[in-house]
Amino acid sequence: SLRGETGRVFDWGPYLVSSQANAAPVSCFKHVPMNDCWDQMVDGVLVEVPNTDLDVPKDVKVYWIATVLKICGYKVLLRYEGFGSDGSKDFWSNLLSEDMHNVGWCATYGKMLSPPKAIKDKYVDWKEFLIKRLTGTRTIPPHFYAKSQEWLHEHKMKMGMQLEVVNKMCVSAMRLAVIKDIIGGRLRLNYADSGDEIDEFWCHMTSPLIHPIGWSQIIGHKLHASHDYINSCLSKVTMQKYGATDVTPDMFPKVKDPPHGLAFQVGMKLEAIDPLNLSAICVATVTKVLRNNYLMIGIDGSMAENGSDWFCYHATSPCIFPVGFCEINNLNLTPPRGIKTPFKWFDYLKQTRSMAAPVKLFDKEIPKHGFRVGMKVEAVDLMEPRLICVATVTKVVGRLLRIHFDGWENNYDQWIDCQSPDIYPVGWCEVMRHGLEGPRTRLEGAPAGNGPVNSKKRKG
Ligand code: MLZ
Repeated sequence: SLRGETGRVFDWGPYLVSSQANAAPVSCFKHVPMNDCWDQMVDGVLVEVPNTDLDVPKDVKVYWIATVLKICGYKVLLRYEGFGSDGSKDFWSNLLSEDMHNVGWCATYGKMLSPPKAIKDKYVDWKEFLIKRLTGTRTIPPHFYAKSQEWLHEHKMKMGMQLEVVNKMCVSAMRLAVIKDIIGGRLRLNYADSGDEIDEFWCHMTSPLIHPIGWSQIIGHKLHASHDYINSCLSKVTMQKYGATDVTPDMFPKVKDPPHGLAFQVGMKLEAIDPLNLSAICVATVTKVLRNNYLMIGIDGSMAENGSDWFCYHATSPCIFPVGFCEINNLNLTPPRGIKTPFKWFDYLKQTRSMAAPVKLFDKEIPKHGFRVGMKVEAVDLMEPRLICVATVTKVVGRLLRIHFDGWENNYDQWIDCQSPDIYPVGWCEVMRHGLEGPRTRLEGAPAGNGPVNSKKRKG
């Protein structure tokens, strides 16, 4: 259902108008349907849509041509042809709805094309009007809706399959989980061997938090699983004999190679997005080097004695930065707890007798992403990842985006990479029939969370 936690259905149309905001274009999101043909979607494109302004019996469907006045993600503001500059009947729709067709569709499929009753008498010869009006205009590709549906099934992960996922209660370890549902590429997972109670987690199919069967043992990552599972992996991984319900390495995007083949070493200092509080970039340490260029990172000053809050980042992760990154980009660096401010890296390295991870170890690629400050998106609240919320890009730092949840305090903000699969274009939830949390309004309280990892600082 499209309802959010509060039971309400959020409507982007009026909100976009009143906030006068832009939406990030669909072409910014590589993990959503139709992103590759979005360049063709420009203001002025014509479409055939149901004509709702006619007195016809309910079961008769009549269509009319409309102009796209404004594109906000998948959402479009439309005006029926013939209204000229009269905007009184403008309406919002979704380009990926089943009712959205290219011009010519009615003719091809023998559907009735008839003008709205408000303007019926404006022209005597509608045919002539349309011919004049349509020459030289653009429309959407044919079978647009069907193509977007096909795209949605083009993945190898299926319901019932098993994979390894970060343990949300202890982020330094992985656990086994089963895919219970897939919505638009988002997985609803149930942790396996969690007794009777259902222990759920949500993430995208391409999330760095999930891995194929056997991954933890290949990499040398901590794993909370039964002996049976651990033993079964060994033969699977070594013989490359996976079961039909196993999520396998070929189902994941390729991981990059680190630059120069150089490697991080235990004890090196760096700056990292705090996995338990995504609004903060913190002073951090490489606590362990795993195989295949994976690292365990600890946040200085708040590390648990037993390492239970160490977190695995790949050496090429866009969420780790060299010492000095925040200063250069004029961002707040969260110093280790207990350090008297102002924090100075130079002094801290001396005090802790440690070395900054060399700049050349970090991946410096900045993709051309197209995100700009002020753009609206639909973003996963990664502390409660079943929720997708109305949000705004409030900072762009190279490839890094700061996502603010509309109506919430800034300590709910999240730093995320521009290629993160946890942000979606405006209108995505509507297409996928996924709930969407509207901006928080002053009066409502919020239900308690059960995050990926308990949110450390944002409780509110
Ligand atoms: N119980 C949570 C709900 C937060 C949801 C916010 N999403 C942007 C809290 O109040 O912390």
